[in-house]
Amino acid sequence: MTPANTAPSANNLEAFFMPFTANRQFKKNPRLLAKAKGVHYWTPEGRKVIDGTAGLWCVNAGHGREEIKAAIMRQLEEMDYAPSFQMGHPKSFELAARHVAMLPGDLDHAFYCNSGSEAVDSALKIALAWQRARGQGTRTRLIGRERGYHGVGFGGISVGGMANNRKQWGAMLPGVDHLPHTHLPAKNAFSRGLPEHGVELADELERLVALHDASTIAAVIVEPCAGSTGYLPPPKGYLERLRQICDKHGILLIFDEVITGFGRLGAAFAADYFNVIPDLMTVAKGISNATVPMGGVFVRKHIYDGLMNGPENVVELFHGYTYSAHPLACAAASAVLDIYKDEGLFQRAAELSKYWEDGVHSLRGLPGVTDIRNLGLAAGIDMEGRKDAAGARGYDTFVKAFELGLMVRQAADTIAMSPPLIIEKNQIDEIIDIAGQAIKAAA
Ligand code: PXG
Repeated sequence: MTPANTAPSANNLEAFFMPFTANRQFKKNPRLLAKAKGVHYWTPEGRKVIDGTAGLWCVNAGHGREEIKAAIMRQLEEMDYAPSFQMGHPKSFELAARHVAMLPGDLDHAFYCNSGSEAVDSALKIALAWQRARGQGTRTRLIGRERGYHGVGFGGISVGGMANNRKQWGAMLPGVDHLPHTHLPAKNAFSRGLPEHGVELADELERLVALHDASTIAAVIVEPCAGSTGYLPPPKGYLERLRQICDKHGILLIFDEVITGFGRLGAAFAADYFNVIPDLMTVAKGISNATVPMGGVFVRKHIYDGLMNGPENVVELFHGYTYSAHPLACAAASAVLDIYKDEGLFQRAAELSKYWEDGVHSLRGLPGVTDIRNLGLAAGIDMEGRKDAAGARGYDTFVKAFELGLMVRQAADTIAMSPPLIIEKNQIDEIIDIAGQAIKAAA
């Protein structure tokens, strides 16, 4: 592996208005990645960094996969782009058939877009359109959850529950309400896998129904296992109960599987892992192994069928993107499905999850570590914040880890880790070792 040798000068960094980044702080002390292969990145200076986060929870099959590269190149040679509005191209139909074949229950249609944020806004729109199509157009309310992350569209931030992602944007969508989050460290700290306590938090949906009336509520959206907020596996029985309450009141249940989809929990989807089938499921990230941007909404039969009404010449859903089912994204997504299957990567994640669990929980007892959570091949570690400086310790831990050769994600004083599913046991050891050093150094 020959690392790139041209480090951009500080001046070159100015033009790029960086997303979700403290721009001025970053540009004074940048962290750049220039090459990637397998479970590693290399900085422009050639320093090797182990990827403890699969990029941003998305490079599930590892970096630089030749099979995906070849499929993208072939597609580019054959046809760069074709519209999906009143036209089609074979790869989109093939991909949808493949996705549908691997989905649980009667999730049997796939809508495509380019990111998780678009997937979420598309799902919310499909839910509203479906309620209206069945004559329940008064159902316009959307219910999210505190600490939820559903991307950055106006729909997604409205149902999302992280204050920093909401506070700059005024009233957002009207009529949205939120379930309480399920992070109960006083009862559940250091749970291995699903926490014991908190199933009753699903009953809060009954409270919202009593407050607003079911006839006003279209859908509930949750991440089966909340990701961005610091990895919060659901309490035992919680998702099952949410499903029951939604069924009772005619409310659609949307699982945002942008992080949990494509193997993170050691099953294809969280819906499989929990055996709870949502009405709609949003995906992105691992769908294309992050090589070409792609997102999707998978819907159940009754959702698709419910929208196929009216005269046949009328567009059923006035929604879509220029790049819905982009040929390059379809080629990449199809190639990564082959890898997932041929290498048994979801099964591999399931088999490694106990080793991972033991590894991350070995960090218990380090200075100021107040909670560790895990499920599948991911974990969240909470640290006691510094007085009057929320997030500073988390940031220092993240920077220290990077200096020591490990990439983690930071959310306030929590760090999250989610390695590629091809990770080896000795590489898990390395991740845990460096994470421990970084936590100690930033205490
Ligand atoms: N839903 C969920 C559950 C997500 O995790 C999105 C929607 C939005 O996806 P796009 O592709 O529009 O970014 C996400 C994205 C983090 C982190 O640090 C997580 C995400 C993105 C960036 C950082 O945990 N998740």
